[in-house]
Amino acid sequence: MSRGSLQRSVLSAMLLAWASLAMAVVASAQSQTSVAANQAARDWFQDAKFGMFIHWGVYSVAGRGEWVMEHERIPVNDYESLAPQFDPTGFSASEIVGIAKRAGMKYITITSKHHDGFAMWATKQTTWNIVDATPYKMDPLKLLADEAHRQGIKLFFYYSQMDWHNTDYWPLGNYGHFAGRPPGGHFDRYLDFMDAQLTELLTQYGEVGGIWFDGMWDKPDADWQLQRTYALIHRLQPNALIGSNHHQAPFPGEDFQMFEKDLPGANSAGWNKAHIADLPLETCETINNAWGYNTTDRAFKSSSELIRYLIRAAGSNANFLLNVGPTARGKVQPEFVARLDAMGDWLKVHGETIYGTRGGPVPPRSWGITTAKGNKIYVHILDWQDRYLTLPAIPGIKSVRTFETGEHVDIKPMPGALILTIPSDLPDSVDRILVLERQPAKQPR
Ligand code: FHN
Repeated sequence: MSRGSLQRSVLSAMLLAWASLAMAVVASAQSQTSVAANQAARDWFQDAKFGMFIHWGVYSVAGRGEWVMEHERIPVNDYESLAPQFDPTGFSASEIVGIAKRAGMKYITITSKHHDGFAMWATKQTTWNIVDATPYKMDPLKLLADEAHRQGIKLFFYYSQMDWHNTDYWPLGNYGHFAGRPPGGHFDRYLDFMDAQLTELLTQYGEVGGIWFDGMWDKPDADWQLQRTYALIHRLQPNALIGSNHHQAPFPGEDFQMFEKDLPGANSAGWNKAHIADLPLETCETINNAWGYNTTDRAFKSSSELIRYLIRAAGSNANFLLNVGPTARGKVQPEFVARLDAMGDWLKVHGETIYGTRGGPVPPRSWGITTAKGNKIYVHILDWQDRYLTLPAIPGIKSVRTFETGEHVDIKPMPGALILTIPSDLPDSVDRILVLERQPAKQPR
């Protein structure tokens, strides 16, 4: 090799090394920014504590819940006849966002697509959507996203991975066998379709709080290529949180863990067997027994029950995502609105003990729970008749007062325990709250 060509090749090798170093620096700066944005979003989520779940779709026309297609074994062709009847002219994004805000909710999670595959937005990936298949012709997710951004409430999209309509959802899992679809679709094509739909949701609706997956449990062993989908979501919106209701321990890339119809650690539903991960937590519940609009379900929980569930969720370090199932006209039932308003009234007074807190030092007990923020521990007494309440020892307590009146509360430290004397005049309302103030933590020198 001549001297000149040796110099040239050394130079180009140096340039190449420099370029790849520069690219690595840029990439790592980008990923550090993304990680920080994602962490900030997780912190925000944990502080927010209370969200509105909305199950709304073409099934609302039938008024027999979102599983009507499967439960009544309705084939796709017959089920499609619901779409021409779906004309939700009563839907008002500002009304729904207003209901959520009055209730003290900080975010909304709405079904963009449920198991029936019907898209509630102007997707270009299928005509089985509200704009192309119904007389309504408008995109409610766009209306909702714009309004949510305007009113400062975050919007999450629920997305069902299980799909009873798409012919590429093949082989079938446990459900969707009565839909009458031809056998032999291509699951890879379905995953491309899903990623294309998610790309629309994450690029055309402004800032998205997160994606709430559901339905993977239909065929948990299929190759869902989760990492590809999760990377896509985090690339498009690094601070969009990913959660999946797959009833398993969280997979890499998931930012929060959810529990359905159970507080973390409980398993009355039978499927909440996964251990509690070190991620932000959320539990979802219905006001009656239905997620999607059900005309006959009148089993409404009382507002006190719902407030107590929110408190218990906070004590379990979890958010509470409370569901409404609007009618085919797009209206939230008055029974739901009344309960949500009552929750909002309670939060207006007691929100300090819920928002921005984390589960307190005493784990959830049958008598109640604790939440904590800064130097304060809030003892929420939900079910306790006696005058004295014994807590495990909590070091460094400076004072104890009632939350509402600031009245002094007697305490008696014992070895390994702290006995609180509940003032006899403390009204036995939905929740009796005592505030324990701790000595401020010493600043490191
Ligand atoms: O099958 C769904 C159901 O319809 C609803 O969407 C709930 C909400 O958590 N998730 C599924 C059941 O696990």
